[in-house]
Amino acid sequence: MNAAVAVFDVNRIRKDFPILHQTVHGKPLVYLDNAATSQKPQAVIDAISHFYATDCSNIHRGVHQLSERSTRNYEEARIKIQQFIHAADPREIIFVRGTTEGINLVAQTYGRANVGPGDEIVISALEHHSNIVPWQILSEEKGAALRVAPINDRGEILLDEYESLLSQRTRLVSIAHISNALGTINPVRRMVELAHRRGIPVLLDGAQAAPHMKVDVQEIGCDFYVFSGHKLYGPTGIGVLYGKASLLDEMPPFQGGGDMISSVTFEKTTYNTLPYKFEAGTPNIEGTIGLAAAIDYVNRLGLDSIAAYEAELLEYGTEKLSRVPQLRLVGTAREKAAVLSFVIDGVHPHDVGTILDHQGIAVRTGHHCAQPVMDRFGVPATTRASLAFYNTREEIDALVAGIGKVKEIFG
Ligand code: C6P
Repeated sequence: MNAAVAVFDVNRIRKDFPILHQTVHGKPLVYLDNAATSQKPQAVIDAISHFYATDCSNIHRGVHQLSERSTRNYEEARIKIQQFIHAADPREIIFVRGTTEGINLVAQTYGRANVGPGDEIVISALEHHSNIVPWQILSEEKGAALRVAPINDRGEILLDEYESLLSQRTRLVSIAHISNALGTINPVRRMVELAHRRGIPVLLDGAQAAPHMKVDVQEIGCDFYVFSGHKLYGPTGIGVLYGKASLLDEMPPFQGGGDMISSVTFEKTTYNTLPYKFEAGTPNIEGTIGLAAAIDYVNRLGLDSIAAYEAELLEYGTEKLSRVPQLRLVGTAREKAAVLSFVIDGVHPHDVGTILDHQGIAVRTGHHCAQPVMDRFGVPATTRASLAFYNTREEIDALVAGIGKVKEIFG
């Protein structure tokens, strides 16, 4: 066991998450659906409740005390996030609803301004629908085409094939940092480098990466990076779009409304500076405050310790599940995050999910909003156990025992 794991006191950490201490169908809850959304520590719940109990007010609009406090908290959250992903400037941090909205924002602003007939956008075969559909909408509108980098049977992107798709027609590459359905950690630094050699900007979908590993956008070199607060132990309805200031400056606004303007007449509107140009209307103020508290929490644990602990748990789970007869893991990349997707011969994943639920075990079953991944592996759906730093080996054992029950029922 490495040193980072040795100091990771999971039993103490679990006490910070009130929701974990309940029974479901009379059994202790085993929450293994963290890729869908993760649970919130008391510190996040308290920060949101404190906002409503003491500071609640709109931001950037009032000279009164409460508004000043809210504005300060909101802008401090932005700086916290800038530091968290090591962006060069807080103006490069745009608050959005989540990963989905962040990608749509780039497609509808950068994409609309820069993609034309005959142009291409490169994605990969392991993308979430949020990183497919916005580009299809844009491509249809502009007469552009989507090009898809294939993956191998482990669920790893074929880098040579990816490189061969990059051409003078490519206007943007948009790739997941970590696949939600397979757990593959993509070699994003290399992929960015290959695109940049040809002057092509890169967006990374960090929905599954930001909660599990240290992200340094300057080191990776990507042009855009998006993630959701609710997978990072923060609230729903808040997310982040990082963009290089030079690109964001040139992009047209996404939505029109309050706060994104510097002056309005019926003849002409001039837009606000970054980041406000992209933050029309009253934002999710409590969301930013909750997200800042989540980042404080994660920073206290340390992302390196979190990653090391989760890697051990993944190894343990992979080992245990590999020994279950008639069970096949879907997604066996050499670089992998804490996702265990699997199918059991002769049992539909929805039945697996229901039987596990009756034992208090929460997993996700279905296509995981990644239907092309299911098609690639020739399955309609999988059962997915996705881990977080508050999960334990005992919970993996409970999962394996639960699968035993499934097999008992289905003979
Ligand atoms: N994946 C899952 O169960 P939103 O819904 O906007 O917060 O995130 C969308 C999204 C985008 N990219 C990736 C890689 C994702 O995993 C997700 C969300 C959840 O896998 C819910 S579908």
